[in-house]
Amino acid sequence: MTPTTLITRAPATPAPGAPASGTPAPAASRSASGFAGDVRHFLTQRPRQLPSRYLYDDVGSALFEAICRLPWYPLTRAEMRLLEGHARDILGSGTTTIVELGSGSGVKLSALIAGAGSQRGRLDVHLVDVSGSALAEAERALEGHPEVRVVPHRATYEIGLQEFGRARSAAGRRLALFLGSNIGNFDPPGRDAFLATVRSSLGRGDALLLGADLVKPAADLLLAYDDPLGVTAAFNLNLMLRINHELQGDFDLQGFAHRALWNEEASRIEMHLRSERRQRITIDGADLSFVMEPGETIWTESSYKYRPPDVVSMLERSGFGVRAQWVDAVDRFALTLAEAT
Ligand code: AVJ
Repeated sequence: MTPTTLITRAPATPAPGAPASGTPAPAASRSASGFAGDVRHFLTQRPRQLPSRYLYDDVGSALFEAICRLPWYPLTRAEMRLLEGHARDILGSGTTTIVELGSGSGVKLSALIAGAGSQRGRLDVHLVDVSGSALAEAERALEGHPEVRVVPHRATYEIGLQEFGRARSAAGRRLALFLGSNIGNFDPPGRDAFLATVRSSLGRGDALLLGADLVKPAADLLLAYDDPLGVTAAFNLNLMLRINHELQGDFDLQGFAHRALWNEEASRIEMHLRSERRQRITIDGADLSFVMEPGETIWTESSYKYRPPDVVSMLERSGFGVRAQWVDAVDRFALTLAEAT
């Protein structure tokens, strides 16, 4: 049996004046201008950067699925064990509608529904993902559940949530799923603004299940984000391949190296692409040309790591009351179930 700890909490009152003062995630606020606009904007920032959501084209999504199977990246397996072990508590009996943000291949949702048993009526499932291939795969994964009706949204979280909010939903509890520690890609202000957006798409009494990776020894974290097989390096480098293909860029992938570092103060893993020499990069489709110095990096991802009480307080600041928190003690991963208050 997986060792877990359970903390059950009394209904909480939201902290006064807490929510959503932060700026929205930069990627979200610029989504109207699309990939080219974002590439141009973020590559000319100091430090140079690219929004991590662009890592997930078809190749990137496949590489991410491979990462999840690596022995050094235990997040997905830990979360699956928690979902399977607590499916009935999570899904309850009154849930009629689920929205999953960043559904990926759909295996987690499928395991959750299977684990909760099949004595239920129709279940409306809204899947939000930027990857068309991931959405198609998730729809296939859910075909085995005849009570499930799938509504796919090929969209960013924010747009998908808006569409979900506008969709008529059945009477009964709505459950939002934000799994895989995808929350960790937001910086703290963006995270709080995002949780407030999720809260506003739900009604009082609806629920949010949040998966969050926890702080653990730096050596373990570095192996998870710089694996000996080089799959994470390929995942990171692929972002340049995508820019070359979609925006007529001329990145020389051999002129860059994958770098992962643990930023202890900020409690986050950072992924960077480091230029190995002085080189000019031209991206016609983004109307951009610039020189990178040896050692200069492009910051492509932050993956924040939390302590269990951090997760409770971020939810409470955003209009949720925590009902339960399950922690995988071996791989240090938390699932937190909260109710919109
Ligand atoms: C899918 C964003 C949760 O941050 O751990 C995996 C992505 N990056 N390896 C993470 C990722 C490098 C992953 N998330």
